[in-house]
Amino acid sequence: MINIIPRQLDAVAVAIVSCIVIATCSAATPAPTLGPATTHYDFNVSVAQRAPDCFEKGVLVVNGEFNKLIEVVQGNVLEVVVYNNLPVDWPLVSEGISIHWHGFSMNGAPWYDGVGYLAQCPIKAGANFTYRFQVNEEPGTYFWHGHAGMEKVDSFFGPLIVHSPPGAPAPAQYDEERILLLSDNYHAESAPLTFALNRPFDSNKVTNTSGAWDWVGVPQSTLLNGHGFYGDCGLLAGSNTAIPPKCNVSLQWVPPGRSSVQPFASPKNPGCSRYNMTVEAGKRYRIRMINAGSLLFYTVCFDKHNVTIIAADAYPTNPLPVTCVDINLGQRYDVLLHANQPPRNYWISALAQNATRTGSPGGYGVLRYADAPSALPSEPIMQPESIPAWTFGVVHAITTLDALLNPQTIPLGTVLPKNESSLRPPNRTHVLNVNLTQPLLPSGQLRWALNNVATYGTPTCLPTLGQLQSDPSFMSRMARETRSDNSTNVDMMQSGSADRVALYLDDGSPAPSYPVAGQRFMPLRTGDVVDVGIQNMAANANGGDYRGGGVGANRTAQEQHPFHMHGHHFWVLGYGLGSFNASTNSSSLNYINPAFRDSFTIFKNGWTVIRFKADNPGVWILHCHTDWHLFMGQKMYFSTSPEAAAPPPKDLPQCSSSCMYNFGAFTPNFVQSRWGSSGFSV
Ligand SMILES: *[C@@H]1O[C@H](CO)[C@@H](O)[C@H](O)[C@H]1NC(C)=O
Ligand SMILES: *[C@@H]1O[C@H](CO)[C@@H](O)[C@H](O)[C@H]1NC(C)=O
Ligand SMILES: *[C@@H]1O[C@H](CO)[C@@H](O)[C@H](O)[C@H]1NC(C)=O
Ligand SMILES: *[C@@H]1O[C@H](CO)[C@@H](O)[C@H](O)[C@H]1NC(C)=O
Ligand SMILES: *[C@@H]1O[C@H](CO)[C@@H](O)[C@H](O)[C@H]1NC(C)=O
Ligand SMILES: *[C@@H]1O[C@H](CO)[C@@H](O)[C@H](O)[C@H]1NC(C)=O
Ligand SMILES: *[C@@H]1O[C@H](CO)[C@@H](O)[C@H](O)[C@H]1NC(C)=O
Ligand SMILES: *[C@@H]1O[C@H](CO)[C@@H](O)[C@H](O)[C@H]1NC(C)=O
Ligand SMILES: *[C@@H]1O[C@H](CO)[C@@H](O)[C@H](O)[C@H]1NC(C)=O
Ligand SMILES: *[C@@H]1O[C@H](CO)[C@@H](O)[C@H](O)[C@H]1NC(C)=O
Ligand SMILES: *[C@@H]1O[C@H](CO)[C@@H](O)[C@H](O)[C@H]1NC(C)=O
Ligand SMILES: *[C@@H]1O[C@H](CO)[C@@H](O)[C@H](O)[C@H]1NC(C)=O
Ligand SMILES: [Cu+2]
Repeated sequence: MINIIPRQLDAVAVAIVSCIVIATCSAATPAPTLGPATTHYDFNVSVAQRAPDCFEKGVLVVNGEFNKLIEVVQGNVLEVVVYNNLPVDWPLVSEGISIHWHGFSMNGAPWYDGVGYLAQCPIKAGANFTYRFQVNEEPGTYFWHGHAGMEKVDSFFGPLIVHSPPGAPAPAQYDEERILLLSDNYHAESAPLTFALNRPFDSNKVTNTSGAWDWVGVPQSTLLNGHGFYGDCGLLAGSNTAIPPKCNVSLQWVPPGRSSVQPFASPKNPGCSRYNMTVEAGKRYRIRMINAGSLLFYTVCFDKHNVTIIAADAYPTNPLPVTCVDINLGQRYDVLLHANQPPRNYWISALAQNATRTGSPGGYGVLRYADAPSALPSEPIMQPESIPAWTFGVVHAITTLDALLNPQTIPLGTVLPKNESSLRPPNRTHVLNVNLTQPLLPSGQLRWALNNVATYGTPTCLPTLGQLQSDPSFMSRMARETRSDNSTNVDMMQSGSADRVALYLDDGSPAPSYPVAGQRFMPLRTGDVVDVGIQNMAANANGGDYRGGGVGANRTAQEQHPFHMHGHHFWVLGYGLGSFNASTNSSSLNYINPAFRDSFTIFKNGWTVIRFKADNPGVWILHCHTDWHLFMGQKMYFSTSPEAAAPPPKDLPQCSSSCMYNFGAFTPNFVQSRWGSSGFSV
């Protein structure tokens, strides 16, 4: 019944479609005569009890490893066989798992991008799926993470490093490298946290069985390479003695049945220790920083050491010295650290960005010079909210490395958009303006919307790319149906009927005048160059609901959003505060050497303009990387010449015949019995 995908793809038929500079970059890069080498990983995914910050919880591990590392050389075929060995009844906000290769453009391999129900159906318990594609990506720092439901929050992520091919120059001189994977850690599993977000926000719509909306709160700790201490922000200098925390962690919820005090490592708490980054005096280190968290925008500082940014989201930047690094969700920075201070111990701190999520716990590690005693640093730790955020001056100073702008000086191994000869932005052909709002649906549910469409995650019977490919009229037909049906305010996650999927074309037609749950697409052809201007003003105020008449969510909170786009890197042309005005703000945009990235911040009360080249047939998501906002609908899709994409691999997982999540277990009573009512208003 499900498998109506017409064409089949032979296993390793992977085209080289993006342009990797070998000598000079031409439109038709010849395929290598010898087949590329294969880098193989088995990913046996299971549930384990771990206590990364001293509190035990269930997490997803790969071959028993927490935050498993993947390394691959540019040009190799990456083959990852994922076995879903989760217990069938382990609570996931999805019918299975999938893996996204964050920052990879996946040019020519859209089926392996890993977005549940968009590129593939999730891999169900007991099943396996092989991701196999050639890594035609810029050498640099990436990460992999789950992308079906909310499994990423359950620690289902790890670093993903692309090494340069032999002979390619490194972006900078250094002696050794280190990975610094940052994450925020909740004591509860993702499922109960997530389902509290799905209940009616409007108290008039709360029923006996629905329970009321509840915010997930700030995470309980911050982990550095999977290590942290709950309550670290209240540590006395030079000791393990806790003082009253300044980050309010004592107010945080602890799941019932779990100890409320497990302060230090024990045999029961493997992994509960502080991360040490060991260095040798005099050496230079390339530190690959990754923010894989779900909520917190971090400021990372190495006490007494400045660092120099050399790459942002894998692509080399002009070297930029900074005292601390502001790294938002989904972003990566490669920085150089010179171990040139007196050899002893120094704090590494990852603090929640001031004025974004105050009261959030920071995370601390130790920069330990070789031969320094294994004591903690003697300085007091930096406190949350003590470090100023980057100014716009710093944000704008992150620019593409000069050598990448000129076809004559592009280093070997650089990956360019298709048909481009340097990283200078091409002229645009299309513009998309997006307003971010936080409306209430008529159901009383609170959502995040782009131009008044909150994209729901209701599972389909076929992945959307398969639907677009096998039925060219799919999008326009569905758009027409839903435009004439303004009752399509479906209860986002509970309604599963595929024929109710609402699609809105972004073809210039006006945004719906009232908020809807649907799916927003912008159809593109290969070669289009699109400017996306996203406006983040008054998102939470009553204006978030375009129906007027005072039915909005009436929230005054306003916050930044870390957006990420799949299938492309893009030029970040500019950021600003206030309302973007094309006639006055356009001149402030950087068309010369903007950073070429895949993750960017839309600041509070501000705007950001990006430009991308649609050089990758498929369907690609643009979304907020705050996992909770993603769940609440903050996403849209670009559909680029889907008929030109490769046909689906024949072993692509199939969706359940019900096309429904298995929500059976998540009644308020079930959630309460398993996780208690504390933190959940049921
Ligand atoms: C995966 O892990 C489980 C539990 O550790 C083990 O029983 C199983 O044999 C493993 N499967 C594979 C394919 O490695
Ligand atoms: C992987 O899945 C295929 C079916 O897609 C099945 O034939 C094979 O036995 C599975 N492998 C393992 C180790 O479970
Ligand atoms: C809901 O609760 C009210 C008051 O407790 C009760 O009268 C009513 O029967 C309940 N409705 C359902 C459907 O359980
Ligand atoms: C901790 O939370 C309480 C209650 O929300 C608040 O009054 C207090 O100011 C907070 N403390 C800090 C240091 O943020
Ligand atoms: C860091 O060093 C301290 C002191 O030697 C040690 O107790 C701790 O286990 C180390 N942390 C890790 C993650 O190995
Ligand atoms: C770090 O940079 C700041 C600002 O430029 C400077 O004042 C300070 O001396 C630098 N510190 C070191 C250790 O280089
Ligand atoms: C942090 O935010 C608070 C509240 O907005 C503000 O008072 C304080 O000055 C900020 N601190 C820094 C270092 O920017
Ligand atoms: C891009 O736009 C500029 C300014 O409008 C124009 O001078 C230039 O010729 C354009 N380039 C291309 C390739 O169309
Ligand atoms: C965004 O909001 C502004 C101000 O309310 C409005 O003028 C504009 O038309 C909106 N844009 C879109 C694309 O809906
Ligand atoms: C639905 O559309 C009709 C006709 O355009 C309009 O009269 C009605 O008010 C709309 N309903 C809602 C809930 O907006
Ligand atoms: C929002 O405020 C308006 C005007 O004060 C009020 O009429 C409306 O009921 C409020 N909506 C909610 C969901 O609280
Ligand atoms: C690249 O150039 C070829 C040949 O001119 C053209 O067919 C193709 O559409 C171009 N692709 C992109 C992404 O610009
Ligand atoms: Cu967001």
